[in-house]
Amino acid sequence: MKAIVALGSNLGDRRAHLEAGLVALRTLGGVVPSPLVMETPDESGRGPAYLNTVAVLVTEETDPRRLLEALLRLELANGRDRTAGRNAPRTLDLDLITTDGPPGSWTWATPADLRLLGPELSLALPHPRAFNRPFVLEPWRALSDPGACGGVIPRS
Ligand code: PH2
Ligand code: MG
Ligand code: MG
Repeated sequence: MKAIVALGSNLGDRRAHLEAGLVALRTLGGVVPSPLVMETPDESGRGPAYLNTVAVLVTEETDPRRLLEALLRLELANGRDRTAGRNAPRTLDLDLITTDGPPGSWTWATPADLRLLGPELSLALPHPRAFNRPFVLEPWRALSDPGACGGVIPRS
């Protein structure tokens, strides 16, 4: 399936964490990174400013729940502290924004290796807050800028 993934970091070497996030996404499939990285204040008003970007991911995975689990595993492998509280600064946030599958919302039992996230995982697609977030919309839009590596190549 094809997915839009939003990447964010507001802890430590933020740019290095975003780069590591893109490398990590490559383990799941083909990745087209947005040419735009944005710096914006923490939406929750509490933490340091974020760097955010977006990537297209083309993966063999067909179940959005399994894809979310894979993203959560990559966050943990990249230093994400899940015991730090809801809006705590994070090295790497990987949010599933939308896919080319049907929209929907799901709640399911957390697999054993992710149990520190709680007994249940939930997912809503498209991401219910994505369309109010310039730090998602702008890098996403920039994927279609002429000249961007993710841009559509016109027919000759
Ligand atoms: N993510 C949050 C909370 N606040 N603020 C910005 N600017 N960017 C984010 O990605 C972000 C946030 C929780 O995931
Ligand atoms: Mg987030
Ligand atoms: Mg997240």
